[in-house]
Amino acid sequence: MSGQETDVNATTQLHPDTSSDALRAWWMPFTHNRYFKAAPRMIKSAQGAYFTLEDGRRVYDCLSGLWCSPLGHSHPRIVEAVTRQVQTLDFAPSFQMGHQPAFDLATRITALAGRPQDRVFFVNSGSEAVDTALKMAVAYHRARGDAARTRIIGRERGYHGVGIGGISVGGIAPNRKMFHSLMIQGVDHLPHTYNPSQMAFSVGQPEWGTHLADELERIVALHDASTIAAVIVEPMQGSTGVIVPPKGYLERLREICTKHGILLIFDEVITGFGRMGTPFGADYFGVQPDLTTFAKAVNNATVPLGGVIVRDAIYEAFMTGPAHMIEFFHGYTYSAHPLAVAAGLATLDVMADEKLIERAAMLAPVLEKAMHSLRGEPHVIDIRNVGLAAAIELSPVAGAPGMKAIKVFEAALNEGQMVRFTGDILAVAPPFISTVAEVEEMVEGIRRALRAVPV
Ligand code: PXG
Repeated sequence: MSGQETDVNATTQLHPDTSSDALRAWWMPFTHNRYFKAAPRMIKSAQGAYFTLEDGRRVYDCLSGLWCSPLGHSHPRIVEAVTRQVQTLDFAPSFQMGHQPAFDLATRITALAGRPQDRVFFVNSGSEAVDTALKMAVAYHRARGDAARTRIIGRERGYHGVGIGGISVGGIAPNRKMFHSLMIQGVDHLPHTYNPSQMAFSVGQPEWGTHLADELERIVALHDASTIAAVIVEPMQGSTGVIVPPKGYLERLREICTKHGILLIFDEVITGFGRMGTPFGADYFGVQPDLTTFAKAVNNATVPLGGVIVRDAIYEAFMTGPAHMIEFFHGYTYSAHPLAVAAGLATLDVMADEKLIERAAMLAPVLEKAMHSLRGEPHVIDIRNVGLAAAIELSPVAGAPGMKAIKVFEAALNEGQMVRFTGDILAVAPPFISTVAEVEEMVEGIRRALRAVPV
């Protein structure tokens, strides 16, 4: 099920040309380019829950790609659907023309979200989904004659992609500090909810921190509700290292937004399509937003795809002028790209037929128990988890933040486990197709890696 077969050709093939000249041209994203190019870690192929590296090693895909491939790699039904699509309709313009599968996928997504009356706008990435949702929020209020509502409230440590809108509402300092002059105006931020002295080693949602949602009331009082268009948060903050919302926190944000006529945007780029063991994070946490951004797992990341689920009333607010006029001046050449859509339909079919969201829910307690068994291992100062996602906070090397995580990452790779590191945090979000044994073996590999790195 998880692509266990060994790649027999792996060791006999020549290593790629990793001389510095061959690696010069690609400026890699979110990568320590010089460290990487001095000792490149190259991926050759992937099957099921495993990558094969150029040196022949087979490693378990602990983060489902970048949180995006929960069905494993090269799922035969997705491969078949995309292959068929490229032979039938490789591209279709979506401006003033349509193709049926895109409408079908939108219908399937609203059904999965339990919001069959709502609408879907397609884009190609999480970053585009976020910028699209921010535009929709501001334009919605304007369309209703409430044009002063322009402010957006984000959250510290939030990650909403790398568009200008996304970094403005985002709260990860290094992603912002080089670009201050470009940021959108009128943004404010809620405090993040991470407080290790109150919640270290919490199992699932922390008990402490609900009151932090009341900071929204303070921000509303400061700016006045009449100037605020929307609040955007990830139900679970993924990129910054699995920061789990305190119990009652998202419910309180919802109440305050509703009270003041502010739209609530859930950025579900990571939590959407099963990662919490439910279709969306909204289902897991029992709180419904007005707009939902998604990407990644919607089509198992086979072809870039993202989108925004929009409440029907928001869509309807735009449908006012003459019927022959464009209502929303926004969209991308590749919006609803046929290959991305074909991968999306196949992904949702596989998720349903193989009951993979249920499987994620079944694996979640396995991951929780195994990860928390790492408490007391070297370097570990916190462990957090929710759904089929978890993170380990490591004690930093004095004077070299991030170095500890690099060392543990490298040691884990030697153990056959390709985890994700960011700062001094390790994150895991295993493929839904994994077996219980694979999840447990992943954690044992991380344990050996932690022990292999000197304190
Ligand atoms: N919103 C959220 C909540 C995300 O997590 C984006 C928007 C941007 O998506 P695109 O498709 O534009 O990258 C993301 C992306 C990690 C990691 O290791 C997380 C993301 C991307 C790459 C790595 O945590 N999240």
